[in-house]
Amino acid sequence: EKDTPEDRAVKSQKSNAKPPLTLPVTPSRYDAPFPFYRRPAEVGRFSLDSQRRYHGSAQQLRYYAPPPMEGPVPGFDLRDGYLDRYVQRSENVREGLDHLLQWVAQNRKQLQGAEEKGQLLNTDFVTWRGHLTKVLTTPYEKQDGWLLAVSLFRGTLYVSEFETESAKRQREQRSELLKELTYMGYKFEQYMCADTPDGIPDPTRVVNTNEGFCTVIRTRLGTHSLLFSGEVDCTDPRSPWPDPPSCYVELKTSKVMHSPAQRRSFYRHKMIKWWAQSFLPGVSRIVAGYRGPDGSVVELETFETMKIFQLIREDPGCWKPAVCMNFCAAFLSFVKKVVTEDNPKLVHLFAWEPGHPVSFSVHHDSEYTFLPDWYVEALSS
Ligand code: 0WD
Ligand code: CA
Repeated sequence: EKDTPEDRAVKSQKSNAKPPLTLPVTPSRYDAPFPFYRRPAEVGRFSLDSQRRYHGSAQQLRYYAPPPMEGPVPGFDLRDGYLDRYVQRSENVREGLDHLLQWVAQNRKQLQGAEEKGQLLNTDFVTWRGHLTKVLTTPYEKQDGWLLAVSLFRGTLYVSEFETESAKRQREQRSELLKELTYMGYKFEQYMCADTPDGIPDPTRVVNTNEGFCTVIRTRLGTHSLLFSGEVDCTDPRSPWPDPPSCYVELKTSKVMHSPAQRRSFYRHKMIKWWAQSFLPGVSRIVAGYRGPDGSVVELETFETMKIFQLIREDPGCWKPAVCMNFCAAFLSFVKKVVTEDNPKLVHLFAWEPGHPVSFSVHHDSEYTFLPDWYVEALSS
């Protein structure tokens, strides 16, 4: 069997049979053909209500309802309601994987794995989509590092993020401007979504960030089977691809651009995150609302996720989708080689900072343990 770039990256770090201690992130090491990525399949859905309570249903799913496309300026005021109609999710609660684990526990029969592989669930990894997005963009990331905790439990690797010291500082020192920009993203969703397939948006309502709809996806990257969940903004009842997850639409806001240089910078630094986030779960469209300086939406633009690579291909200094995916496959192989003891209280904490390779540390029954007792018990009976 021929070595893939991920095998080589891991092997080149290896001395005898000892597992490698670090994983390089340099893009050139992962510049190889696009790896196998199975078409993502939706296997479940759940919702979080206005009080952040879990429901095993699609009750919070919203419907894409863009303004009639006649005028280029939709007349959205993204600042409206910031002071008087905004209910914010508490950021002091660490939710970890809990909501996803609740879904897994309730659907474990459907996920039954192979007894002979010692796998209770038929997946190698369980995680949030957002954690994988961070892994995908790592070879090109120059600012933010990450901490990913991993536990092996009954044959499946669980991956849960912990906040880095620097991210915590940034969160606590967020400027008023940045807080308002975050709100504007949610307000844009409200202007673009309705409660029913034929409904119209109601921008007079409260924006409540406790609410969310999540899709649960199964797929495979190279030799790794994955089960992950991601928050989805809305579904398009008139989508050319009617089935989930392709019918889902990701909504984004960004500053209006005025020059080719600004657009190139947007493609290089922002589009990589948009692409990775939607490509992973097979969300086929991203709709951008471009913000003017006064907080109005100047223009809408739709991107087809599968065509984004064509937009960036011309720019030799740009990121490559294959590098992102090959690195992710290599990281998952690295995790599999390092984490071999099946124990829900044992955590390998993988850490990465820009300019360094990925390293890890080992923690037993510490503040990093993240699989809750109720989950361990639910899967032991
Ligand atoms: O506990 C944690 N460290 C995290 C929890 C980190 C990241 C996400 N979450 C939660 C999310 O709130 C959500 O319930 O996990 C669930 C699913 O997340 P995901 O889809 O895997 O996360 P991601 O792809 O990073 O974000 C999707 C959306 C965001 O949309 P934009 O367009 O901004 O990418 O989930 C929302 C947000 O709308 N979201 C958050 N909302 C409030 N606070 C947060 C957050 N920290 N993170 C994501
Ligand atoms: Ca969004």
